[in-house]
Amino acid sequence: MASKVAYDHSIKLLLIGDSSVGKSCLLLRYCDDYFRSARISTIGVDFKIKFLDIEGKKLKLQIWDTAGQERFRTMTTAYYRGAHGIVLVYDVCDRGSFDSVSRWVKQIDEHAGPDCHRILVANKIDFDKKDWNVPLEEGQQLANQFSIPFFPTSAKTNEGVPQAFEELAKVCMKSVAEKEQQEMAEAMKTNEHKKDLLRLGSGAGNSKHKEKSSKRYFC
Ligand SMILES: Nc1nc2c(ncn2[C@@H]2O[C@H](COP(=O)(O)OP(=O)(O)O)[C@@H](O)[C@H]2O)c(=O)[nH]1
Ligand SMILES: [Mg+2]
Repeated sequence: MASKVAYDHSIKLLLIGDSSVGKSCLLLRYCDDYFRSARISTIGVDFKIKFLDIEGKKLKLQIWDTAGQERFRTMTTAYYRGAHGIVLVYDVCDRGSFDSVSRWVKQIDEHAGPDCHRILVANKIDFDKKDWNVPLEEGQQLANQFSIPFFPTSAKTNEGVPQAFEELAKVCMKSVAEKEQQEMAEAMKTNEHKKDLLRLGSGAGNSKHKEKSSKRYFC
């Protein structure tokens, strides 16, 4: 029987970008420390789980991969739903995939929540520089333009891969923890309010009223 893992926060990350930029390879490399040179084709949407310790907290990362829908240059709203962070990938050897980044950002703005964090990833940096079509400076400039962090990576050699996922996970964790704290504070406020109502009810000395208030409180 599989043993259960306790965790502090659950975070949903998405991989986005043109076909063949290496999204599936990045996922495989990060979660299973494995690289496949053949193109990975899957049917339907797929995800992998990875547990991570950050700043004394245990995170459960659920990382979703597209499964060919990106060929149509649009992902369904359902894919974006509930995402805390997005890894937006292009291939340094494929200028077209870099040119697509702005279009993907537009789509993310439309479908993902405003609190959804993003990073820009320039993948395949293991290729010889003479094969590159997009210098890293251009990637950095574009990332600056969108005010998002930039990470050069290679799914083949693992260069930059853990750093990219972990930086994103860290900022997502901070947002999730803040939101949880806010919700807890709200719940405590509501609880105090309910207690006040109950006190008011018992102070009124009206047994009918009292009964009504306590029922409301415990329901
Ligand atoms: N050299 C090199 N090839 C890569 C890298 N990442 C992916 N690939 C190759 O690029 C092709 C497409 O990768 P895949 O992960 O299927 O792309 P996806 O369509 O974005 O999911 C495959 O042949 C991979 O082996 C990388 O970092 N370096
Ligand atoms: Mg893929």
